[in-house]
Amino acid sequence: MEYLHPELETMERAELEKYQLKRLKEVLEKVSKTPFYSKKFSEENIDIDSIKTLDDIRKLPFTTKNDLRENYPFGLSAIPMEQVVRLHSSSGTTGNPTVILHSQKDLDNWADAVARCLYMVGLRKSDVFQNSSGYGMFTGGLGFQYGAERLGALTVPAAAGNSKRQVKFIVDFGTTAIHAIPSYATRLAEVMQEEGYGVNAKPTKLKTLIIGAEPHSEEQRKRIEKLLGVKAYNSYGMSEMCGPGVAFECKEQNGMHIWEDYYIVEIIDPVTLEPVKEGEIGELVLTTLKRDAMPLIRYRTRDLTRILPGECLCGRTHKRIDRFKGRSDDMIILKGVNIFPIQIEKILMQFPELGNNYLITLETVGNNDEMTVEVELADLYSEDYNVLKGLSKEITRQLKDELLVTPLVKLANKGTLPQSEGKAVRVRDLRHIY
Ligand code: DLL
Repeated sequence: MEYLHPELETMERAELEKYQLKRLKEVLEKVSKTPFYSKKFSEENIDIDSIKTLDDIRKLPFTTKNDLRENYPFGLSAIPMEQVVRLHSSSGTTGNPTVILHSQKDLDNWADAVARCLYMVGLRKSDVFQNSSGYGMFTGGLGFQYGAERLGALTVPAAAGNSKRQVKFIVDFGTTAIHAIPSYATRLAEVMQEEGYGVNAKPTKLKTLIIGAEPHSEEQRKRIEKLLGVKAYNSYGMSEMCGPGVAFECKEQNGMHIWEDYYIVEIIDPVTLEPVKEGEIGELVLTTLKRDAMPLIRYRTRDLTRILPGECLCGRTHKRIDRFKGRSDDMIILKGVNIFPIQIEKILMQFPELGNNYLITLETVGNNDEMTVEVELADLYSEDYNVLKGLSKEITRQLKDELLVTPLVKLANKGTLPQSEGKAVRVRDLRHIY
């Protein structure tokens, strides 16, 4: 078994926890001198000397995206601004965007984390790594760029879009690994087929795909793997933590190792804010242990997952988190029933007759809220009215079984639903707000 940082990746739990506690105390010392946390701690009567064990972290207040917004742009900085070398910003739908600051030390630690992830899925210096993410504020661009360079692979910073050019790069440069968000990976697979490459066509050297940055089901992953003839590894991260490199699947493809030398991991009930029982689904809360410019204490990610029980066969001791169920703020409440878009995707992807793109629309019709699921058909699927009617009936039945509400299913021709440049927009909520 090979590890990039064996002493850290396979650390015994007791040793890892000791390491975390030491770091936590250092982080608390540092943040308690910042205006934001010193105010927060004094308002809540927090004495950082009372944090003596890792469990004591529960005495500390949470940090939320709203805190970042309210202290826009530099209010959470923990170092003098002249030591800050990069800023990433993510725009929200309302209010101020969030700003994340990085020192050179942060960028180095981030590159190390991404390099560790890439090494874990088998990439080496001899690999050719192509990145199809935008190189700008989206951290999937620069994050993977520096990580792959740190590893020593040959990097191809193709950036987003222009699928024919992506295929040409894959072929001409002998790309062995590519990073793409899942909704783009399916598009790329289609263009590769059109250009005569991939499964059952001219072979390429592509064998590894890194997918993340947006929710996707296991069924979607399997589809992508089949379409591209690659192994696809799930990758999780968020701008507030740095970007990609927070958690990543190993070759076992059974949950993502979350790097506990970088983060203290908690899973809480988003309503009571108490820890959930071991192995139960809840909101992921992270405390940064290595961030220099902008450490965050108990940051509420809003992402819903659980810790997988047991040890991983790969020998890494860092906890594994399950595929994300969604975000607490993505949950649809329809007729009093809670629904996550990923539940819908999971059903749709089981139908070989269907393509990869779908759109969920919520509307008020009369006094009722209704859900419409539009989904594209697979290439060259039947145009026979009765066949299509039977198919949509079966999809409706399976969705009803899963969701407990009956959506209206509409089949669309391939390529007719909107395709976004960045992360896919799967839900349109047009309901009246009373
Ligand atoms: O998406 C960072 C990233 C880039 C991760 C490239 C992986 C690959 P943000 O734009 O800040 O950062 O969005 C973060 O995206 O809170 C999740 O809701 C969602 N997300 C990220 N990875 C996954 C994943 C980047 N593997 C938000 N599965 C997070 C499901 C994911 N959702």
